[in-house]
Amino acid sequence: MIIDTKSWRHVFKLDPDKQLTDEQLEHLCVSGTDGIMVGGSTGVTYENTVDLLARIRQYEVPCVLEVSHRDAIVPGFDMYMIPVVLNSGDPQWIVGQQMEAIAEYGSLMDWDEILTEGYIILNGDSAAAKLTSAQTDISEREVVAYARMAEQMFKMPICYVEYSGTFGDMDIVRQVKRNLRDTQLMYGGGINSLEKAKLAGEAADTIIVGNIIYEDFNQALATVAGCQSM
Ligand code: 1GP
Repeated sequence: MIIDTKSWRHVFKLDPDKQLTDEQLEHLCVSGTDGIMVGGSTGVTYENTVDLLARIRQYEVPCVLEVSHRDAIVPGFDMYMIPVVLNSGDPQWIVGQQMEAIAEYGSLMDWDEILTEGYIILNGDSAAAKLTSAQTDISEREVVAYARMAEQMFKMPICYVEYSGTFGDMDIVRQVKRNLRDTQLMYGGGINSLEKAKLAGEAADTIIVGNIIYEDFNQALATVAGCQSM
């Protein structure tokens, strides 16, 4: 089912390589979140992705796959998000992996269910930054330039400011938001409380909550309220 992610305010990002009980998964799926994104930097396989999708599909919540490796592309998600790391120093993460996936699956791909995410990774200590050789020591002007590039040059539907593992600089996120017109601004990184969910929710269109799900489940659930009635 093709869904419109444009109105999403809150998303839980679930890592197929990490464990959740059935009860926890139910709480997340019926929490009022706008969607579940399945994805992770390491340890994501076809098997653990299929398994997680089947469990999420017991609920009505929309579910999208953020494709991290072509071996873990599983049919049956509502949409597929393809990350392009704009500030990667390695073309492998800008066009390389994507080319390999399209070379293999291009004739089968339904482009109406695919959204490209222009990632700007800003926490140099994160696994994502290390994996992709992201150039994180950049100025606000350079971050904004990448965001404009995502929207104006590459017509990407999503710009994703990624601070995975730490709460980022909301001034930068606000500045990016001011410079985008149609492209949806997603923010992820270190949202571990209602308060931080509110701050990030005021700065970006959509907030992504990841690690805290596995560290302090109740705090993770509390983040949903940070995006309501706004
Ligand atoms: C990771 O942006 C997400 O890709 C969420 O970040 O895990 O720090 O919440 P956290």
